[in-house]
Amino acid sequence: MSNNAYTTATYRLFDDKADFAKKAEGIAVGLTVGSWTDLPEVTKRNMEKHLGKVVSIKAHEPEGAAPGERYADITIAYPDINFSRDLPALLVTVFGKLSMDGRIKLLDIAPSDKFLEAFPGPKFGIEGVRAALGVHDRPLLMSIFKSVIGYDLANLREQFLQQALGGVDLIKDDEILFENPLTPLERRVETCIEAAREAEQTTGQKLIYFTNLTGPTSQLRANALKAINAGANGLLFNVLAYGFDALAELAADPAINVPIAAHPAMAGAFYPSPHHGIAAPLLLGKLTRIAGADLSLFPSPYGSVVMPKEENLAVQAALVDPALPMKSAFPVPSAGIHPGLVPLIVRDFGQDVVVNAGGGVHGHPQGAAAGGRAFRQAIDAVSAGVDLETYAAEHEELKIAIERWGVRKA
Ligand code: 1AE
Repeated sequence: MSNNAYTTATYRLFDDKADFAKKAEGIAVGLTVGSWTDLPEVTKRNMEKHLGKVVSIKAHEPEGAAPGERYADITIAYPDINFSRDLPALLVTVFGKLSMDGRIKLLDIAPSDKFLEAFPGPKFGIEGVRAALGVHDRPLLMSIFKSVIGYDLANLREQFLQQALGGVDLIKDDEILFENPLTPLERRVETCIEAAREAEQTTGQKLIYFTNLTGPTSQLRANALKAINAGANGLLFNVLAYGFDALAELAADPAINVPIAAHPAMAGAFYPSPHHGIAAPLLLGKLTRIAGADLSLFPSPYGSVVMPKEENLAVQAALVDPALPMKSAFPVPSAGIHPGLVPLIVRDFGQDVVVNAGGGVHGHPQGAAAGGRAFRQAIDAVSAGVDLETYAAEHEELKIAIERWGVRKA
């Protein structure tokens, strides 16, 4: 290869008969210079720096493979000079038309150092979020607003207050809460932040409220600033609906000086198929972090919407991988989480994790504040190395949560 910077992409290509070497060459040439062998020598010399290269082909074609089982993992290097330093250009280069061309899934992208220089990444990252809260020695706890559509500010305030009184560190809007006359953005922020202050007098805890940043793309920055001026200290962002570039713009903006939590809404349209789409560790891990999310939500291996554990841990690994020259982002395994899952979450993800629950907080038989306390007790139990059942004997909220949801052992 020349002195150019290259970005590599790895694909899993399923085909019962194809010559994988030929396919790989077709991708490397087809997605860069278009054709190669028929070019005159002088043109070849000029085009060399734009030509993609096949880096490796690892074929998986076991003896007697059933139809549909034969595949190869193919890595192609793309010259950086072919695309501008933004995520749409990168994604269209490596997986534009190709994403529709047969059974092919994008497994990973290894951007060049030069490309990554354009991305500051998360402004806060794990350490920054911890510093903002003053919590350094345990997993964080996030609760999710539920029942938000059709409710007014007074109702939202009460819901917020109850969650906050339960001792949660973070509260996020439901991702389906958009601009609406009952709870307009600025009033919602003012109301919730005021409730956070009230709760702090009881709990002594700081709290970040991730308000849902919505509206047309052209209004996102203005809406983010409106929210921040109204007191917002966090933003929730439906990154896949808007695109990674929208997140990258927000995260790189010095005026948007609050942590951003990326919600995975629509991710199921991208990652679950083995044959198509973009692998979860790349989608919800690496790209989300490069684009600048401080927290990334994704389904867990245990809850109501599940992702296989190996894939899940690979998402986490991408969020904290020290090889990327930017801050780490918090992994937030979510959906159907209840206190009885906390030991598994901490076992699998360690301390630098956000335990995140909606129904598992609001569905506590004694209400949302008790729901939050049950989670905090579960986290304390795990930190103390005590099993949940033993700890619950002395902690009523946890005991009731366990009666409601049980404790999952594996
Ligand atoms: C994977 C996203 C989870 C989410 O946003 C959400 O609202 C979860 O709610 P629960 O905890 O399943 O009630």
